[in-house]
Amino acid sequence: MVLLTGFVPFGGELINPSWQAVAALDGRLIAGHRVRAVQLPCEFESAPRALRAALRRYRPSLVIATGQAGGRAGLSLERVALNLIDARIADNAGLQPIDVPISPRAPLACLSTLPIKSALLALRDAGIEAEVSQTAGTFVCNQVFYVLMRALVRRPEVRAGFVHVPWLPAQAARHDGPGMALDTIVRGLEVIVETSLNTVADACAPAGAEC
Ligand code: PCA
Repeated sequence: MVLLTGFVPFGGELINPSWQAVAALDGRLIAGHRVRAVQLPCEFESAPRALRAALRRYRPSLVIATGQAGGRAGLSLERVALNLIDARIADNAGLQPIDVPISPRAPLACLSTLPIKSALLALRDAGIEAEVSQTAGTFVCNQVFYVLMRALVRRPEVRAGFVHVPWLPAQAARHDGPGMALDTIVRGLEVIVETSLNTVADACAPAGAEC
C-alpha cells in the first residue's frame, strides 16, 4: 500500500491543505496500491512517534509525507532532509528548539528516494505548477522528512520523500500570497504517487538552482 501523511493546522491557520489533500486520497486505488492517509501532529516530540507507528502499522511500499509551505506557488518536490531543527515559531505544543540536531551522531542530510525529476516532468505534463525544492526548511516538516528517510535507510525498496503544498486559495487571499486549488493539489499528489510506483530509474532533467 501507499502511505500518505499530512499535518494538522499550525501557526494560527485553521486548516492545513496537506491534510485536506491526502485525506481526499484515502482509500483510493492507484496503480494497484491502496492509499492510506495519516494525520501527523505539528509537534517536534510526537510527530516522529506518530510517523513510526504508521510505518509499523501499514508496512507501506511507498511513503509520501506532505506539509504546507505557505508562500510557495507550486508543489515542491523536496530533495534534501537536513539533520537540523531551527524553529522560527513554536510548534503546536509550545516548543521552539533552536539549532539542535534531529538525531545526534546521524548523517547531516538524507536525500529523497522518490523519482523527483520524473515526477516534476509528469506534473508539468499535467499542467500543474511544481518545482524541485532544495530545502524543506528547518521546522517539523523537515524533521518528519528526515526521520522518515532514516527509518527506511535499510529498506531501499521502499521509496519515500516529502512534498510541500501551497496555501489553499482562501488562505492565500488572507496572506496576499500564491495559492492552489485543493483539486489541483490532490491531482498533483496522485500524479506523484503514480509516477513513483511506475518509474524504475529517475529521469535526468535539470531542476537545480543558482544563488
Ligand atoms: N508545514 C510545516 C510543519 C507542518 C506543515 O504543514 C513545515 O513546513 O515545517
